[in-house]
Parts: sequence; structure tokens; C-alpha cells
Amino acid sequence: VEGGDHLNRELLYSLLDSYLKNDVVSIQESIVHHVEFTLARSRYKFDNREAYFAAAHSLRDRLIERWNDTQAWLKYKDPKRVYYLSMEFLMGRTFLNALHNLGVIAPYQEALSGLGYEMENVQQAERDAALGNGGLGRLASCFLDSMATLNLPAWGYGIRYEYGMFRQVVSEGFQKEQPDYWLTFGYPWEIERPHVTYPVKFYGHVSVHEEGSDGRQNFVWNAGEEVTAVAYDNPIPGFKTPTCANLRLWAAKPCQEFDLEAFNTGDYVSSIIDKQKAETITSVLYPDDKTFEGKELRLKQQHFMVSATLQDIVRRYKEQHKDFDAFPEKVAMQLNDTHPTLGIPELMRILMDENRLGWTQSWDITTKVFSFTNHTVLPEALEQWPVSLVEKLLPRHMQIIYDINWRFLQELQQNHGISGDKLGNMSIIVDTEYGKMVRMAYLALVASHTVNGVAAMHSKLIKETIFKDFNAIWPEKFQNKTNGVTQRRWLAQCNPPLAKLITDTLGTEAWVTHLDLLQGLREHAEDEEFQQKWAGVKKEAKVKLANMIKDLSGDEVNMEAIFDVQVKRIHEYKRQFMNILSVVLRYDRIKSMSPEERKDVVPRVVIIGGKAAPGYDLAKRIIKLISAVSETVNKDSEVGDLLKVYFVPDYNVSLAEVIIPGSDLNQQISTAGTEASGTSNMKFAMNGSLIIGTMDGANVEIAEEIGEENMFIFGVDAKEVPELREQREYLQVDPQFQHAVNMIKNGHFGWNDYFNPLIDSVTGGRDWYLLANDFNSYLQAQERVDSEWRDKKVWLKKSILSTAGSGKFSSDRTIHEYAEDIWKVEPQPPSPPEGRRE
Ligand code: TH1
Repeated sequence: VEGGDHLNRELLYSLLDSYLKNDVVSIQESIVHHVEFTLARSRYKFDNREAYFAAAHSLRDRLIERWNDTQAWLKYKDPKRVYYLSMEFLMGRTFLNALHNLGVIAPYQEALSGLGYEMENVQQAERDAALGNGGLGRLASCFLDSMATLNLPAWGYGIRYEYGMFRQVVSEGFQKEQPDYWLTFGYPWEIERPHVTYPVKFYGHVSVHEEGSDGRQNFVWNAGEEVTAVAYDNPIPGFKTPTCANLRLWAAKPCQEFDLEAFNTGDYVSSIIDKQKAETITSVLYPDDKTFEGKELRLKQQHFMVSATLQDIVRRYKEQHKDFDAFPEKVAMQLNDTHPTLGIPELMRILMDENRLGWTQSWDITTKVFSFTNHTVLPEALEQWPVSLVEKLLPRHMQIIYDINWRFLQELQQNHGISGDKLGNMSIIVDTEYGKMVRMAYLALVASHTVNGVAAMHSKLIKETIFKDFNAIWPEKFQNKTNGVTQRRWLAQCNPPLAKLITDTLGTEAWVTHLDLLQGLREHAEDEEFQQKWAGVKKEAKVKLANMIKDLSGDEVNMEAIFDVQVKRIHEYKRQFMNILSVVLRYDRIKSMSPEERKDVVPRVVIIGGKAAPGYDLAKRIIKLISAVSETVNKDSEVGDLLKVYFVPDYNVSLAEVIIPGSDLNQQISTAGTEASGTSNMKFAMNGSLIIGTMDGANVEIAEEIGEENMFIFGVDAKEVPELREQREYLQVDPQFQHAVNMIKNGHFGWNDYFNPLIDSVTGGRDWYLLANDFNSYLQAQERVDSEWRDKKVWLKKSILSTAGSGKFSSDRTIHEYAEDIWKVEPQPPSPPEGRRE
């Protein structure tokens, strides 16, 4: 690219000598400027959506200033950087988050209202960026917020899917999936980088050349297909810091140079059409949460993401370093589950084949930079790719994986005296009835310096189960990093009345970056005046949730009822089925009461939401069952206000921001030992919602922090589960469980045949997730909920203590631990370049 050789640096600096002004008039000028010149609309007529886009662009300008300064500062300082590699980022909306982190909510609100627009309506025009399935993707997004806020030199890397998580429509109780083409009208928060591109290769074959004075073999990968990865940067502002981190997402485009002769020899038009296939690589997010699908396109996506990312990281490093000696002192990479594990052989390939390093040095570097997070022990989620597929798509990578495995098995035999079956059990390559497979978790483990689970209990479990043999030889590799969530989005932004009450009570806003300060609420837990204020803000949030229910059902719910919420992906192990069975019993009990008895019933509004993977048959039947129960119960005039059940369609980040603050009670009821951590439990606790739950995942640590007596704990312990599973067939089935199941079976809610597979899954000695077994204890916990709700003071105290005890569950704490114990990266608070002033 020509030009720019004779820059007038002085002029350029003087033109940009301070940040854009954030007074109301300057903001209005910039909004109107974007209405006219970015949207090319009339200044005198623009609707809420156009107001949103213009305001977003004006805010984007302010983000870009910080982004540029942060990145220039990091280039100058050249510290060790951390890269978070993830196939999912569930960002949700950005507008309010950026306003809040930049500290400009009030002036923007005033600017917009001065122009005749309501902030609330403008915000609603934004679509969610839903490039993730659930907890794992949302965790990555919370981490980005914390990394920016902590001034860490951090970037996220992922894929810019054109279709995010499907939109769930529930029609007649059945889930229908609709495509989420979220980029219609453009996405104002991204910056396209047409010049940041890399070739990504697939297929073909590998040839060997004897080359050079040392007679070394050089491997050349002659690819059969090549696509171009184009970078899209998404600025991630920290809270009250000029640091702006980056989320770089890759889009696939056809490659310009590749295979030009196809155009000369064949049909011009079909050659062009062929090229368009490249774009399909980044077209759609796989909507399967925890079921490994083994589709070729998914493997392509994984390689595409890590190949572009590693080329980018290596290029950035080489700009400032002459050899690779310092690479491990400058780079840390975190693998978000095994999905980006192909980054390991890809880095080896780049070092050996493209930079001529030997195996030993390449392996030494690779094993110093990667670390790996495991998020589940469920066997169906563990990735195993057929060797035949990897060989076809990535022939050079397959060779490297074989070499890694061979050296690893050598080491096991020579240094650890392992042989026979045990050796086979630890092999990265395993022979199965479907042929040879690559166990991605083992590959990640062998090449990473650290592996971590996501809650104390889960980290212990992986050492005892799926990674037992590895823990025996490398105990020092294993760590725990209990998950966290960002209190900026999940308290400050989504629940302003509660945030204000907390700030007023603590006399400081510092909890927004130091969540431990919430402990200071403890001393007010029994203060009657404070409890009244607490009840007031909870009521405000409940009204918002009630309005949402009104919009979707037309019903006006009873504000005195317990708002009882379970929102998460639909999965057998999360036991939404057990929840609805208890609702069925409650319904039955109310029906059998006299009018006099009914006066003592604590009213409930049960709210359930979540998506089922499109191919997960039982999960879809659970949705239908909830809808069927809801229909029968809600129209039963005898029951009236005492019980209502709603299935909220299309549960997503934006709905969570309304539902979580508005809940009184939340359900975290997975079979002990199945939910690695859970993160909504933390969001609910922060917002003063009480947990009914099992001793599973992070619930265990939440109980330590807020006190078991302030939660409704039930069910068996994880250590009892294996034995109970063995005995399932012979256990006495709880009569109440049987009764609820029978009501469904007998057609009380219609559709009885359709529910048979569901019923079969929990009866006849099957019941893998032990619903029947935990049912009685669950009902007792529900009884305690009702009786404690009756005493408002008791409930309010527990609600306050929930919030007060949630300080540990800030992702700031989690990220601080990753930075210190795993990444060894340090905060780099930027000093704005010469002349730049806030
Ligand atoms: C989830 C875990 O189920 C949840 O317990 C945890 O809080 C969350 O990760 C964050 O750590 C997982 N999501 C996925 C998604 C896929 C594969 C495995 C997991 S584990 C696609």
C-alpha cells in the first residue's frame, strides 16, 4: 500500500489531542452527525432503530479512541499477552454495557431525550449477538469484560458466525428453530479489517523434501482447498479505565489467488459459485450444547479459527522479535474446552514447517504457552474425531498428532513404567467400534502446562474420573478456577435500583470493581428499614418481569406470589422434568383442597425457559410437557392465582437481564456431579434470589459463602451417585413421584403417548439422573420454601445475605486467579499517549 510516507505527525497529533467530549451537546452533535452521514437519513426524521444505530456509532467512535490507544500502548510496552481462544462468545447486547463502562449513561440519556428519544426504546432496537450456546459462551464474554477492567493485555479470538444461536419459537407447545441472521442492518460494534487476512488451508497431501545442509526433512503441505480469514474487531471496554481489549472474530471469504487456472480451464460461472462455498465455513453456530456431533464442517470451523488466530499471534510476535526464544515469555493461550485444541498441532506446524524450528524446540515452546479448561465430565460431550476425517481434512496435523502421541507413549513407558492396557487407556489415539479416534481432551492435556476445572467440586472430579491416569503422573498440572460472572452486566446494568441501594448502603460504588465489598450488606440483613427498601427494589424488578409475562401470555400475575425460575439449556441432567413433576403434584394438591384450605397456599408463578438442541428428542418433549402442564394449570379457575406456569420462549442474554433480577427463587437442581459449575446460580444470588438446589458444581461454594441455612439444599451427594445408579432397578420408587408420573401417563395434560419416551427415561430402573431418588427430598425443600416465604422478614434476610455472600463469584476474582496462577500476565494500565486527555 502506497502513501503515508510524509506524514505531518505534528498536525495529526494536534487534530486528535483529546478524547471526544462527553457533554450532552457534543454527544447530540455526534448522534446527528451519524444520522446524516453514516445512515444517510434525514436529521428531521429518524425512528428508534435509526436513533439506536446513530447513538451506537457515536459510542463506537469513543470506543475506537480507547482501542487505538490501548493497542498502541501494548505495542510499545510489549508485555506478555494472553489470548482466550473460544468457539463461542455469547455477548448479548453492547449498547448499555459500553455506556456503563465508559461512564456516560447519564449524558447519553439526556442527549437522546433532548432529541425526543427514550433511552429504553432505543436500547430495545439492538439485537443480541448470540454467538454461543449457553454457560460456556457467556463465561467467555464475562471474562472479556473482566480482563479489560483489570487492564490485562488480553484478546479474545473466535468466529464471526453469520447465524448465531437459533431463535426458539414455541408453537402449540413444540419448539421450532428459526435462523438468527443477526447481521441484518449491520452490526455497529465491529470494525472490519480488510487488510488483516490469512490463508487457511484444507485437504490435499503432504510431501517430504530432504533439504538444507543438515539434511533435515521438510514437510510441505500441498492443500486441496484454501480460504481467506478476514478479521473483525470488537472493542471490549473496561469499566472506568481507558483500557479497551479486543475480541477478534474471523469470517471466511473465498481466496483470491488460489486455483486461478480453474477459471481458465472450466466454466467461469461455476468457478465463481464454487468459490462461494468458502463462506459456509463461518455461516452457522452449531447449536449443540454438550453433545459431540462429529460433523466435518464443525472440524473445519475449529481449524479455521485456530489457524487464522495462530498466524495472527505469530505475526504479531515476529514484528517485535527476531527469533522464537522469547515466545513463551510473551504469549499465553487459554483453550476454552477442547474446541480449539487443533491450535496445538497448528502451532507445531507453523514453528517446524514454516519457521524451520526442530521438534524439540517447537514442542518446548508449545507446551509452555497452552493451557486448557475442561467444562464437563459428561461423556457425550467429550470430543473424539475420527482419525480418517482428520487425515483427510488436515493431513499434516494428523502426522503431528501421531508424533505427539508416539513421544508421549514413549515417555509413559520410560519415565513412568506404564505399559499394557494402562498405556492404551492413556493414548491420544484410541481404537473404537467406529474406527480410530483422536481424543481431543488427551491431546489438550498432554500439550498444556495447566488444566483446570470450573468449580472446586468439578476440579476434584476430573482428577478422580476422566483424567485420573493423567493426574497420577502430572498432579502439578491440575488446578481449579471457580467460575465467576461480571457484576457490571449482571448487577449494575441489569438491576439499577438494587445497584443504587447497595451503593447508598455501602457508601461507595467500589463494589462494581471489588465485589467482596458486598459483605458489608450483612450487618443490615435484619434491619427492618433496610429490609423494606430491599423489598421495594425487588418489587420493581418483579414488575418488569410481570410485564414480560403479560406481553407473552396476556396474564396479569399475582405480585404476592413467589416468582420461581429455572432458566438454562434444556437437558436431562439439569432435571427440568423433575421441576415440572413437582408442579404437577402441587397442582394436584391444590385441586384436592377445600376453599378454606386453599387460603393457606403460598402462591407461585413458575417460570421455565431454555432451548433444546434441535436433535435432542427428549429435551424437546420436556418443552412440550411444560407447555401442556402450563395450559391445563393456567386456565383452571379453581387454582386461579395460587399457581401459574409459564414457558418463556427464546431465552437469551437480554431476557436473562430481566428474568434474573425479577426472581425470588431459582432452581439449580442438576444431579450431583453433573453440572460442572453453573453460572446463572451466581447471577441469581447477586440479585437476591434464593437458591433451591443440589450440592453440585458451584452451588457447593455458594453455600460456603452465603450459608447453607440461606439456601434450600436437597438431594444426594455426588459420592453416592455411582452406587445409587447401580441399584436403580431395585430401589423403592417414591409414591409421590409415581403419582405425578401417572397423572401425565393417564393423560391429565393431554398428549399422553407423546410423553411416553420421557416417562420411560425415568422409570423401569432407568432414571440415569436419579429424579425418583431425589424427589422426596426435593419436595421437602419446596415445603421449606413455602414456609419461609410466609415470614417476610426471614425471607428478606436470606435474600440480602444471598447478595452479601456473592462477592467471590465475580469474574474479576476468577480472571485475577487465571492471570496469576496460569497465564503469568500483569495489568498494563495505559497512560494515554502524549497530548491525550480525558
Ligand atoms: C458449561 C457447563 O455445563 C456449566 O456447568 C459451566 O458453568 C459452563 O460450561 C461454564 O464453565 C458447558 N457448556 C458446554 C458447551 C459445549 C460443550 C461442553 C460444555 S460444558 C458445546
